[in-house]
Amino acid sequence: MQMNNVLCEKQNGTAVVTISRPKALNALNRETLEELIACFEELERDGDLVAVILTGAGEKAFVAGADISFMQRLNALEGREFGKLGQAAMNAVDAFTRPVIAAVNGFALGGGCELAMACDFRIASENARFGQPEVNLGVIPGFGGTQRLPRLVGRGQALELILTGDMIDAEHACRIGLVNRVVPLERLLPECLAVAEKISQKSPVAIRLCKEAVATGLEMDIARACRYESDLFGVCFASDDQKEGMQAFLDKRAPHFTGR
Ligand code: DAK
Repeated sequence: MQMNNVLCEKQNGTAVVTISRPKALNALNRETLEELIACFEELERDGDLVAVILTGAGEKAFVAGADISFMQRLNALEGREFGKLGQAAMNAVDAFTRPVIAAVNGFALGGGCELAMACDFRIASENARFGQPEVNLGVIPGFGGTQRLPRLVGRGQALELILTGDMIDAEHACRIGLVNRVVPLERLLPECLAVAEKISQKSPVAIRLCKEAVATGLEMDIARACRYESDLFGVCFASDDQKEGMQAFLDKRAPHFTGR
């Protein structure tokens, strides 16, 4: 598929996916969401892929939200279709089987903040700004913001952001747990690539199952979630990776994982 607004570049086992509409601060219109879905579908078929880093083009914005000039023209039915498309894009990121790291390099507002939250975790540059300004536009967050934000930062912090529409800086986002850490802009991509590289040394089987255990378990009560964890723990013992990992420890050598 010819992509105009989403760039994908693979560096070793890591794909850097860049949303690129710099003139509109990388805002998400229909074409961009469709390309994002297609890009993640293609990456899902890449058996050698270890991790994905999702970022925005330029030095000003990660994603400044859904495209307001595009949305402003929609009727109710088109709005509903656009909402479904946005949700599908968030789900493609959220349900991706390999780790997805958001490299938040500037404004992450509305749908942009929601996209960052669909990733597994977020590392931000010092100039990053976060917010859910939808109440300024007469709508509510619609790409999962009312659900993912309280799960990440707690109900009180989430509701203050959602109800005021306020923007917060990267340090504030870090304090409330929305991002894991803050680095200078020029260190952002190297830092995310270093984390991806660290993950690439681990068992691919275990990495996938860790993601599944956390994502699925969070939707369950704690007792069922722990039983689910035991099941996945058991599944590890059907893998070559578990045999290699434990043997390597006993042999006092580094493991050579195959992901099988
Ligand atoms: N959409 C379209 N264009 C945008 C944009 C956006 N979200 N954000 C910025 N731009 C454009 C600006 O219009 C401007 O274009 P030109 O005038 O140069 O043609 C260019 O990017 C540069 O922006 P500014 O000139 O405004 O730059 P500043 O540095 O002065 O300000 C800013 C940066 C990020 C503070 C400001 O641009 C801003 O407030 N942008 C809007 C942020 C925002 O409100 N984002 C949330 C959008 S609402 C749905 C579910 C979910 C959603 C929708 C539907 N359904 C279920 C149906 C999601 C909604 C949202 O995300």
